[in-house]
Amino acid sequence: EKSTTGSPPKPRNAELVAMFSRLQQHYESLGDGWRERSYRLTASVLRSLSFEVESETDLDRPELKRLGRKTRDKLKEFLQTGSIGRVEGLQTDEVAKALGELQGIWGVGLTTARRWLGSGCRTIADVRQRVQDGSLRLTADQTIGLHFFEEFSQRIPRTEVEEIVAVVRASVSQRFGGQLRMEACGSFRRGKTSCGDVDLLLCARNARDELSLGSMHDILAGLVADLRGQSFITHDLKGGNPNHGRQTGNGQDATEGEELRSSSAATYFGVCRLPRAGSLHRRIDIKVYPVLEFPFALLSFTGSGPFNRSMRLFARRAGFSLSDHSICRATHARGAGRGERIWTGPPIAAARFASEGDIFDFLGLAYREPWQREV
Ligand code: DCP
Ligand code: MG
Ligand code: MN
Repeated sequence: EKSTTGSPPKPRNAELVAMFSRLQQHYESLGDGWRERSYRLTASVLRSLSFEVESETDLDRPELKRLGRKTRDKLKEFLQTGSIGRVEGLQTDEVAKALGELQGIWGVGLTTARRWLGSGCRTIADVRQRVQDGSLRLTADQTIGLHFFEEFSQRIPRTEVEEIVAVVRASVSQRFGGQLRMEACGSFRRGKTSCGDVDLLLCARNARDELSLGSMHDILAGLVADLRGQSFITHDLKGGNPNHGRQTGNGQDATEGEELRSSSAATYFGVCRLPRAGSLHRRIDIKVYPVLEFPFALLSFTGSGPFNRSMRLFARRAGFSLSDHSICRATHARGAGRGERIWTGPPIAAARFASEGDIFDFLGLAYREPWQREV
């Protein structure tokens, strides 16, 4: 080790914090939220220690004793060997890149990407080859995702999103007159100059209209049928969440899971294309929510994803659970083990929330315009 004049030796804790942060970032990039949170928690515990972790007896101090067994094993390993094998052996960039490429196929999540990679399938070309020779079977969504891989990888210029929104808006007003309200959400609402897909949120103009419009699923199925009829929507996707699956594309009833949920919101995932030469197939997401849930749906569907996560974490720390439907009082109690139990109470009266701003207000947060919601 090189010692530089005047600077103290690098503290142990800082080194440990760096290691656990690396693990956290690694799992964040893989979309493994559970491990990400677990390592983030460990890093923050280490960061707030009032002592340096120097020997194994330190691991018995109360601050460290409540960490999970595997985490404590890693700390022990570090004290014994000066490094943590799990950190040293972090995936190479190559593996991370392959997992990213495979997950770029719509309908392929981390589990599938890992499984394919484990069988030596690393690239889009590999996947195509194996589908061709019959050694890999894809779901309906993955088949569409693979077929349009190159087109879906192209960002959509903002002006084209505007055109797509206009097509849907025309269908909405033709079928529903002024009874439905529609907002383009996601990266478009955040003001991005190009978007990965088009995210549309619909809701009845008011509670009285909602009564006459029928179920969220009927509204969505009717709209999608119109858009399909004009060959604007070209393909339906089921979506990874089984609750989002069967209902909208073909007008079937909600699944069992859907009925058990308090909300009657409906979601559609599909593919659309503007009717002009050279236009690409684009991903489109359409959601219909009850009037009373609209501010929560708007906030959630606008994102960004990381912004949602940080706002929900803030709410949780304040004793609430924030979702795309409502905000509920919630307590989380730590058991004797490392499991965390969350009790969610009934929602705070929806009538108190007429706009996104009311949600920020309720939580005591300063309002952030959509374009200020990147983090
Ligand atoms: N969302 C979320 N958590 C997820 C997925 C989505 O909170 N796991 C929310 C936040 C997103 C919004 O839904 O902003 C729309 O999802 P998109 O995947 O369409 O993401 P964006 O529109 O933000 O970006 P892109 O331009 O890639 O579509
Ligand atoms: Mg989007
Ligand atoms: Mn989307």
